[in-house]
Amino acid sequence: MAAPGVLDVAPEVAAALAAGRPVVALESTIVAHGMPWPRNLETARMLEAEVRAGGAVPATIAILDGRLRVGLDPSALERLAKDGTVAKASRRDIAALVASGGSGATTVSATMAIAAMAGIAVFATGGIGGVHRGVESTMDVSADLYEFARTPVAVVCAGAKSILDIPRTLELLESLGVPVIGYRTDEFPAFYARTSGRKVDRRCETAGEIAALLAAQRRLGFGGVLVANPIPAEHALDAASIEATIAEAMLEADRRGIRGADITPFLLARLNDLTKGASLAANIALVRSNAALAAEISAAL
Ligand code: PSU
Ligand code: MN
Repeated sequence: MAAPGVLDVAPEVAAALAAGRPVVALESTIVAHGMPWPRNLETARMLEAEVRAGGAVPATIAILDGRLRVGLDPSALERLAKDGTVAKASRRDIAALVASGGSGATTVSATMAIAAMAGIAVFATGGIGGVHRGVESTMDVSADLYEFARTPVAVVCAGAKSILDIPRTLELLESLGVPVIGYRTDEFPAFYARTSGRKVDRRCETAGEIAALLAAQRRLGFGGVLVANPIPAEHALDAASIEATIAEAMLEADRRGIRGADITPFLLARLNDLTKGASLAANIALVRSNAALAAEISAAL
């Protein structure tokens, strides 16, 4: 196990890993910065329960008081959900938090990095970061994409929101050598909607097929795999209407000068207000479905 001395793996997670039983990593930025209190804590607990129902052990990842924590007890989870001051931490923030004894909610990139240190191969989340619209002027490309190139973890997500530039996100994933798998779909899903008009690189029908691809990727010493699982149809939002709402929220972010790491949390909160909670309900439904699929992949691995 890498990172001795800074990595704290919860006993239940360590026991499962040692016995080769399925484990699914979960991120904490979605808890601290992706959803409002108290739905964030309810969702975090529900996701852990969903992973357990699928026969795997959940390992929610965060950085607390300078320690890389893999598997959180209920009080640590509550602290992350309640404490509005915990930093959003991507890969580049990990060392500074370790050095200073600080705390951070981990994004997809940081969660993948820490999961890999602990020996966890499968991770479930809602949406990944990507190439932002307007990248020509901002250069805003999430560290998540580069993490896939270097870290052999499968991330189950519902695609990317249209706050991102989906075609450019897919182009960069191709350049970085990242397999983009569609679970029972030919199209890359757009988070709230099941389709984006863009093709995935490969379609898989079963968790077993995905596990086989991930195992091959790991044998080859390659990086991560993106597994795109469309939002369950009964929870999908109308594509045109959510698109218009996203455009409105993005204009507002622009007017208020919000950029960089603050943009995704701002847009998620505004969308929740503008849709009167419908975007949050969809978000919760899709992460739940991703947690269930991740448990299945982990069991098949
Ligand atoms: N997309 C969501 N909810 C989230 C995020 C993305 O629907 O909470 C979070 C994830 O943690 C992701 C991060 O890794 O935002 C990407 O942030 P940035 O674009 O600043 O890299
Ligand atoms: Mn960014």
